[in-house]
Amino acid sequence: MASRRDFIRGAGFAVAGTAVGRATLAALPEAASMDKPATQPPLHPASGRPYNPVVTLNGWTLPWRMNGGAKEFHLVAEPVVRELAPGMKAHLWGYNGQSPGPTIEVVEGERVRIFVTNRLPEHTTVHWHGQRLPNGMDGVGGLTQPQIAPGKTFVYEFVARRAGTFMYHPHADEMVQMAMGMMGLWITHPRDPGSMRVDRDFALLLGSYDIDPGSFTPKVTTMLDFNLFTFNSRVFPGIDPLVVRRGDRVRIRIGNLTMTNHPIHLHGHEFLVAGTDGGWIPPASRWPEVTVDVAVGQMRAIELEASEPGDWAFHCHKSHHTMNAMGHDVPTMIGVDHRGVAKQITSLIPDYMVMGERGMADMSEMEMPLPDNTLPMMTGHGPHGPLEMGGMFTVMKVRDDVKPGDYRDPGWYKAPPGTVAREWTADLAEAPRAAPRPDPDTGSKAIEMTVRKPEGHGGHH
Ligand SMILES: [Cu+2]
Repeated sequence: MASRRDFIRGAGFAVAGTAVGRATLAALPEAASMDKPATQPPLHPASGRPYNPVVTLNGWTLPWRMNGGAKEFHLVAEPVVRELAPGMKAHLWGYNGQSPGPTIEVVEGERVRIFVTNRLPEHTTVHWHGQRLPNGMDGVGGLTQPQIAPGKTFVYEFVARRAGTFMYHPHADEMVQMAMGMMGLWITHPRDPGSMRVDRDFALLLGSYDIDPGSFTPKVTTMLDFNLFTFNSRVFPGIDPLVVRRGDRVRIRIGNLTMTNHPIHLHGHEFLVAGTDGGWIPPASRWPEVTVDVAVGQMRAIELEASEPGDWAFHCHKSHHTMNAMGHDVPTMIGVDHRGVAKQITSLIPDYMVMGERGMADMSEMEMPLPDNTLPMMTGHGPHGPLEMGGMFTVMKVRDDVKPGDYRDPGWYKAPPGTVAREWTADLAEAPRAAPRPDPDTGSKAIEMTVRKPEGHGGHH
């Protein structure tokens, strides 16, 4: 045994654990890389056991090779440049060219061998979050294996014993490496490809970053006050829609590797919570929701029949999480008349802009000057105007005219005539309103606001 391990070391591999087969002596499988931010088509298996692949939103599935009955993957931990949305690139750490890393898809009962090459400037490991596996394959640096030094390749090997949705991430300098974007999804499909079948099976990881406006690299010591909230390291409007055909059975798998919980909300449909980190929930025990809270380190799978045509918002319900950077440290200015102040400041800072006097909706209409590589905090345009969103927000597009297998973006929903909320123009009786009450401390009655458009920013009322 000792001589075989020495031989493997001599061939350039370090070995984690002991259950490593002879096939590791062959050359490593190719390390595929991805540089496109668009959602890649599902990877239908050409080898290994059959399964129905997932769609990784704005991501992809790692190709593999079969070697002596084992499925072999090659992950490369490395610095990457990720476009968070058009107009902003982040300098992150990830796997195989992207953050998050590629989705790994295997079938229950398959033997899996994963080579991990470390191209980071510091050591790392990979922990296979949620899996049943030999202890020495669990990837906890110092506890179950030595760290993978820069330039080294380790190999992990185990049988995927339980079907479900899992995640992978480092268990080495975790605070830094996860703040930099090192994470990925792992799907173990059921042994019987006919069971639990759905038409569309989406997968996404929730992420969060703290990147100062105008900069590229996340601040890695931030504990709670992140300013960018992502689906698969993308923010709205850079997140692809979930395109489905009306009547499709839809599954959405959501994993959370951020530092807070995210109540994920779907409009227009109720869904069943069908899976947790612990596995699939028996059908009789599933429960209906329209918002599923995904706590830190958790995973949830929801299922629904997409029966209602339209463009349905799908987003985190924490309102700061559907906003991009700059929206978090702005004082509340509702009801404040800044006319005099603005004039004084403008003489010192010519670009100064009054913000938020009537609320913040104006901000998505303004052509606000931004530092380079910075996204507007509220952005995106729909068929009826500005969406005023960012962060963890996208749209599930349910259509009759999506052809089976062709899930290209069909554009905006064209609502049937008479089914859109509209201004009421007939018989407009004066609506009652709350009587102004004096401030109990000062006796002042001046608590109503005057609606006044900030000057020079092109109001159209
Ligand atoms: Cu959230």
